[in-house]
Amino acid sequence: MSSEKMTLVSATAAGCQRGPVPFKDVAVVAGDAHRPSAEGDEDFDEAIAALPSKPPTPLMRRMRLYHGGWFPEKWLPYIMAFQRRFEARREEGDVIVASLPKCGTTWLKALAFATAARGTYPPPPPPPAVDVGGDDGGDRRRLHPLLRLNPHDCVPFLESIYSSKEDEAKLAATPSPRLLSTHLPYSVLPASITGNPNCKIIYVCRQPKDMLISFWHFVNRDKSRDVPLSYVWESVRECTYFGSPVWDHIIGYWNASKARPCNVLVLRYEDMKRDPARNVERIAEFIGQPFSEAEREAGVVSRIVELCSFETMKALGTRMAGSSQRVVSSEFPNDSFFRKGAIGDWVNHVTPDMAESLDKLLSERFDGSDFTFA
Ligand code: PAP
Repeated sequence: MSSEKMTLVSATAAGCQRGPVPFKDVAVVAGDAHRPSAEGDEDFDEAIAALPSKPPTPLMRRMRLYHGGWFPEKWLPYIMAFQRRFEARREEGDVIVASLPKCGTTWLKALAFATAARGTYPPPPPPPAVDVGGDDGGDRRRLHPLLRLNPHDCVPFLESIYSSKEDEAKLAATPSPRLLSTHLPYSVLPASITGNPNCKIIYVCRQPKDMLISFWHFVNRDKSRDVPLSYVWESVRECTYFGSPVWDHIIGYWNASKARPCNVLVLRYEDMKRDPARNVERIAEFIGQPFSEAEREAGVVSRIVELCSFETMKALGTRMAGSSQRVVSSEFPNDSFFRKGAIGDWVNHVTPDMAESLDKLLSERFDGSDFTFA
């Protein structure tokens, strides 16, 4: 364990300012209050080396079978650390955005942050000022956080946090309510989340065909890679998309939402596209901050929708393209999270046979569940 001691600057000290605050804005300085736990340096290598593995492919590096799902080997130490060390706040609870990759995570992070933080950061009137340039730190700080930060900077991935001691200290220092996120399946989440009546999970899912096309474009943004679509398409059948099989991921959260409706809310990307305002209302109600009639009349809901719209976010992401996001141990440019934002783009990329075979597999796997896509 590092002997360095951490505490928080007063402006963002836990308990001094009400959250959510953008995770990136939380700062730690030397002190003794928020040091990572004594378990901070476990070595998971031995446990990981003992897990069954799949050799690297053009799509994925080596994967390991863990809790019934294939995870990238590189991510496992951080996933294990998250499972072992994360403590959801018992009384205040935490709000966790959960998803499979490429299902609308970035968008949901923006909507949840803008909704939960609207007291401290009122959404700006449209059109939101997408020009985030300029050197005046004071003025920039007065901007709504989503006008100067990627949604991933506001709502961090828990898996990523455990790849950095500094981020782990920031997590402890973040004021409640904390807004956090994960791509992990429900079954792998620590009991301090799933067994905590004060923790809320907002899950977003998406038609798998669009999810896969989105992922394919995402991996091939790196011009040194040219991953054939077939590898991405087959990852669903081979259960290597991310962790547990895609159907188990969705059904896991779906069943939890039925068993614990006050704690788990399932949203669908397509439904959010068709009626974003209704979904913003659902988020607000679910986290215990429903909109008042006065807020509705003042246009707060529509301002949040506008601020987080694909067009606004893409323009902002393009402005921030020079800086990057760390997702676990990899860096991605800020604009890589905003591509097309459409429903049904898969028709432009796959043959009818590919679509039919995936549909058939999924309908078999979802058989017996009452879950339906939007
Ligand atoms: P992540 O898992 O890496 O965080 P995620 O945000 O879940 O990615 O998914 C990215 C998809 O959401 C992209 O879809 P596409 O490739 O089909 O275009 C991205 O464009 C889309 N997306 C991002 N922001 C928004 C938004 N504000 N509204 C609608 N779609 C969005």
